Amino acid sequence: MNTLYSFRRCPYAMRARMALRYSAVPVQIVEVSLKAKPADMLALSAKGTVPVLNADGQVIDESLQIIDWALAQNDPQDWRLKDDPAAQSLAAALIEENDQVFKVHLNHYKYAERYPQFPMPHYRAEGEVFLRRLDGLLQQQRYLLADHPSLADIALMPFIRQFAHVDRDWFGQTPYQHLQGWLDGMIESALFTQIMAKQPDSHPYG
Ligand SMILES: N[C@@H](CCC(=O)N[C@@H](CS)C(=O)NCC(=O)O)C(=O)O
Repeated sequence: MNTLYSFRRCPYAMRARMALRYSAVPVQIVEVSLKAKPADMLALSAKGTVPVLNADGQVIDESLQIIDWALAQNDPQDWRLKDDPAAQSLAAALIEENDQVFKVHLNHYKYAERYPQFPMPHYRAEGEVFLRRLDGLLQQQRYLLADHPSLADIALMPFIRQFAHVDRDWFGQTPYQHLQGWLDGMIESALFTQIMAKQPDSHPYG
């Protein structure tokens, strides 16, 4: 049995849930409270971040590794771009920039009042550099690295969505129309809709 400890609104957990659902591996999703993490999750992974996958005893507690594991089980639409090493390198570089650089700008922008060294538009402009780059890629093809989704689209989308949702009016008036279309399509996709559906509350009295 596979279990994923997850938090619905966590972007790292979102990308793991998308990859697991796409791979069609059966997984029980356990929605955790980040303020009261379950003891069985902490016993598997002491660092206390979600997502954590328990794949039949193998514990994976990094979202990118969970994606790799899922795609190794089943990758029907070639999210790994397995015959295109150049695209694979670009995917790795985009994910690295997202996780190490853009994510920092996103946090500063979203919580600008906590970082009074600079006014909010400064942080937004720092993040915008990445948006511009992605829009450039999407001018060439429908998804970031091909005409079909790849793991780069899945890994980045929850973070771009968060950035866009800090101020939807601002995002809507930017010149990044390809990125806007890409994000709308990803948000409206069956895959994303399914992984964001609220699970029925498990009720202690059955
Ligand atoms: N590098 C980790 C990051 C995961 C992460 O930071 N998750 C956040 C929630 S979005 C978390 O669990 N934070 C711990 C907490 O809030 O207590 C991954 O990719 O899985």
